[in-house]
Amino acid sequence: METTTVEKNNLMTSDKAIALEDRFGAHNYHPLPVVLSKGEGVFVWDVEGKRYYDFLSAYSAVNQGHCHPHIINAMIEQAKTLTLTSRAFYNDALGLYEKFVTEFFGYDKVLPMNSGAEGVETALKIVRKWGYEKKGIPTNQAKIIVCDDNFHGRTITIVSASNDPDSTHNFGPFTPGIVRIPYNDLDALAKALEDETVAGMMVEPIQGEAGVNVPSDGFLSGAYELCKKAGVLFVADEVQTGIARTGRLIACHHEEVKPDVLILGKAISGGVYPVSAVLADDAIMNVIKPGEHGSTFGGNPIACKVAVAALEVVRDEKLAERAQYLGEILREALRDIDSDMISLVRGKGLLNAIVITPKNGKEAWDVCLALKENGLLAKPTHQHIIRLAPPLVITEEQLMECVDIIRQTLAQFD
Ligand code: IF1
Repeated sequence: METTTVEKNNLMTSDKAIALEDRFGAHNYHPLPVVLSKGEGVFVWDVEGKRYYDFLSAYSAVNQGHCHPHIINAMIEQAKTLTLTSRAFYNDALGLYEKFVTEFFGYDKVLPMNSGAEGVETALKIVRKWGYEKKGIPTNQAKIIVCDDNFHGRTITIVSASNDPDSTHNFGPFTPGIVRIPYNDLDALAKALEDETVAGMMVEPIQGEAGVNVPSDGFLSGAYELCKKAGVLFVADEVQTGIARTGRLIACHHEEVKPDVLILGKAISGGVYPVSAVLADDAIMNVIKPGEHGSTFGGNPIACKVAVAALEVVRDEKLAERAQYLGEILREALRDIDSDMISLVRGKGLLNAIVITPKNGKEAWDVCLALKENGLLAKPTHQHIIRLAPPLVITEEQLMECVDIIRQTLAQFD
């Protein structure tokens, strides 16, 4: 468990940084007690100079690795030239980005936004408008189908789709027009689609927040077919699963599905800048007319240059192929670990989770604290699940070193 150090940052200590956040920041997070001040590739360093493998990758935003020089240079060059014009005027970066990203993913049009949640909101608005103007749903009656245990973001409308009490408690009243069905259940979907006021179905190809919940083979293609038959839009929220994370450019490609509406975020910028995108073909996207949707920062020149560079890295470094190959190796190696605390290993590509069986009162959180001491950062989700999602640029050798760290850490609980 080699750890290298960088020179000490005398201005800040971990205790001081944590105390500052605790005192002056809203308490809407419960972070692991580690204060990071530097990142490069698969590594991050804390303010005391200790090095860690990053096995969260900022919730899969940093698929290209921290501070990738190609992406950072693109950002710096553009930042020195022009940062923001708003969409009141044209800029010379947006059209090039739009051409690049639509060809990259195979769609006619893109609508640029910033956060993943805004991408989801945008998709929901497009689906509703399409429902009224193309499908002929009576005014204000459009419905959108979502799945139990989804995570699509934090806005009021999006949490209206959630069944997680943390997301919903005391945040009502909620947005109507949302129907929730069990995940991975085509019979339930077929039944919900009998309602002719349904305009679309929105789904995560793998549920990240729910604990890297991988649906059965055939669920996505089956859901897509059912939506087609019912004349309903199939919307994929690939904010977390997209951009090579699961071993394909988007996770829907595992089942040869091209979503009618595709939502991307996080790693479309390599975690360098908040960039999200909604992609669709003309028959759908053209329902949005001037003045009907947008955002001040969406499609700004920095975002455009950063996103092109980030996608070039995905293409040139073959990150989808890497994720596919390394994911197989990782899951096999994790399953070989002899620990009664591992009850299950699951995932696709480099989006994986181990389900922890608590031992002597020690839970996933305690395992993550011990992993941190041993130089690997991961975060529990849902008490018993540890998500393992390193940057896709990790080498096979580094990955094996990480498996050793995980093995030795779990052995400490024997
Ligand atoms: C947080 C989870 C990950 C997402 C999908 C939209 C969004 C997300 C499928 C919204 C965001 C995040 C946000 C992050 C935690 C996180 C997360 F644990 F909650 F599920 F990644 F695993 N669709 N996911 O996963 O994107 O507006 O945040 O850019 O701190 O809330 P955003």
